[in-house]
Parts: sequence; structure tokens; C-alpha cells
Amino acid sequence: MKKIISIVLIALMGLMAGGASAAEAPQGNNEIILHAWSWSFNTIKEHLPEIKAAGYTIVQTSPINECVVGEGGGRQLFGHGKWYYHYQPTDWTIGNYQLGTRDEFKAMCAEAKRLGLRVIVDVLPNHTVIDRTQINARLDSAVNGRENLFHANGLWPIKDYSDRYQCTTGEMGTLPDVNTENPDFQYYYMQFVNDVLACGASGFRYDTAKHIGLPGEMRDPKSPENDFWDVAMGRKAVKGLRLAVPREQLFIYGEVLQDRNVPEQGYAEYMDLTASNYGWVLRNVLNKHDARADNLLTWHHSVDPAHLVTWVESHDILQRPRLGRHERRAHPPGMGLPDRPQVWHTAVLLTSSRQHPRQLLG
Ligand SMILES: [Ca+2]
Repeated sequence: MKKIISIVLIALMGLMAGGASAAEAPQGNNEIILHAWSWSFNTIKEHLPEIKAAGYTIVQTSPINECVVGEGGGRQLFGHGKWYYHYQPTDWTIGNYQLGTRDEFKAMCAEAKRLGLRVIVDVLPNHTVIDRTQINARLDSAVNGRENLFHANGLWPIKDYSDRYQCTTGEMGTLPDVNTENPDFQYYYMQFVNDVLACGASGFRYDTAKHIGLPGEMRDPKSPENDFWDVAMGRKAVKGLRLAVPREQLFIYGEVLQDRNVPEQGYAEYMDLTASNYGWVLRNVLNKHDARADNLLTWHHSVDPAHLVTWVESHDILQRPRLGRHERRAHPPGMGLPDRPQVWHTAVLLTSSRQHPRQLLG
């Protein structure tokens, strides 16, 4: 525990309110998630007993997919941190140079299971590596050619994030937008998902989830049907392949950042959601050292709080080079991360509670 605390970068509170509707998840909605941001599989495995002793119930890994080896490799966290590259998939297979091999991942999951902990994996089917020359040939083959990998609109930058067509089919921050509705891609991606589950994972965090469209939303010209989420959640098979574990046994939440025109209720039909506005409020309160500086008494979200995952700070806030205005403001002076590139063991803590914020405030 002591060591864990010493290596934690961000130990702040997230909340998930109590309620019956999240009971579909077998362990309920009072999970405590350790976001083992950029920890290698071996590092997580080594510290599992301490993680367990500290009270966590779930460990969330950084993306485990094959990714680009950016700027000559290395594991620098701060400054121009290399963590950014595991968010740039070159293929959807398990293992990358930053986190470790498939065997190491499997061994870590087995040890977690032995200790009664669950592992969830940060996944990002929405986009590939920025430098498309780095894409693995296997991925091109899986979709019968590079021309089938991306949306027709997928190389056009998103200019208006509140335009759902742009948001779901366009290029987000120079990251090429995958045709997530291509059945060939879905089949390939679900093989990855099922392999992750076979290795012992118990769920996922869907990065950039709001950039993958919902049924009924405007389709990309190359998309036959907006059915990615039906496939990903096991409601629908693709080419005979289906999610290998019943959905109700998995813990899945999506990064659906709140903004204008985001169909929060539509995403909540499929997964739990990040309560990003509440996170901003929490940061604001902490920043001002005054619990009354903002309204902590509501979740600032339209979805049943039983389906919300909140956090105060994460890698997107402290390390991402292109921070949003709110996020930049919320980064309190003196709370910045020390420039210690040797510190590879970092974490973001997401804690949860059945208590409503009103209760927490007494
Ligand atoms: Ca997309």
C-alpha cells in the first residue's frame, strides 16, 4: 500500500451512485477502479496484492493493442510522453512494446483472478495510428484492402464536434476514423475482443466511444448499418462471431464526453458512461479548495447515475497535449506531475461509492 501510494500520480475520487438498474453487472455498481495508467502487465502483476489490499476491485489497463513505436520507442511519460502511442493502434492484437506481451497479459489476469480482482482493458476501435504507413498488413488483409479500413469521411478532420455525422465518421485530432461498421473489420475486432476475454479480462473501457455512431444516426457512405455497438455488446453476431462472454457478466463503460448534442441516453442503452461534467465540477471544487464553489449535489448528467463512472483527473487532463479549455483551467497549479521520466509506475485512481454526493458532503 505504501509503495502504491508513493507511485500514484492522481488519487482522486470518482463516484458511482447506487441504484438497481446497474445490477445487471454481477458485482453491482460499487466497483473501485484502479486505472493503472501505463503500467506494464508485469508491474501490475507484481503489485496486485497491494492493489487488492488497498481495496480496489477492478484494475484498468492502458490500451494493450499493438501500437506504433513513436519517436524511436521508449517509455517516457512526461513532457512529450510516449503514452500517447498506445492510443495509436497499428493492429488489433494483444501486446505492445510499452505494456508487454500477450503471455504477460494472460499471466497478470490469472493472478488478478486468483486474488479476486477483475481486469478491464482500455480499447479503441475508433481510429488507427496517425501515420497510416505504420498499419500492420494483417489489418489491411482483414478488411480486404486499406480502402475498406476507413470511413469515406474518415480522413476529413472534425470541425464541429456537435455535428454527429462529423463526430462519428470524421478524423478526430488527425487520427484516421475506422469504418467500424464494416463487417470485416467488426469480425477482426471481435476476434481481438474475444481473445482479450479468453486471456482473462472482465470488461472494457471504450475510448472515444461517442465517436462511434448509434443505430439511427446518419451513416457514413461506406457503412452498411450503424450496428457496431450491437456487435460489440454481443447483441448481434458478425459473420458468425459473437461476443464470447455474456454482456451481463462484463463491466463495460464508454468515454462519452458530455458536450452539445451527444445522445447520452442512446449510449447508456449499451454501456455505463463517463460523467465528465461531474468530473469537471469536482476538479473545480478541489481547485478552489471549497466544496461550495460548485454544485456537487447533482451528477450533471441525463443518465441514471447507476450507470455513471466519474473521475477527477486522468491522463487526458494531465498529459494530453491538446487539452480542452476546461481541462486546462482545471489543472491546479502545484498539482502538476513531477518531471520524473523514470517513474513508469503511475496510476489514476477511480474510486466509486454508492453514496450520493449529498451524503458525502454530510
Ligand atoms: Ca468514428
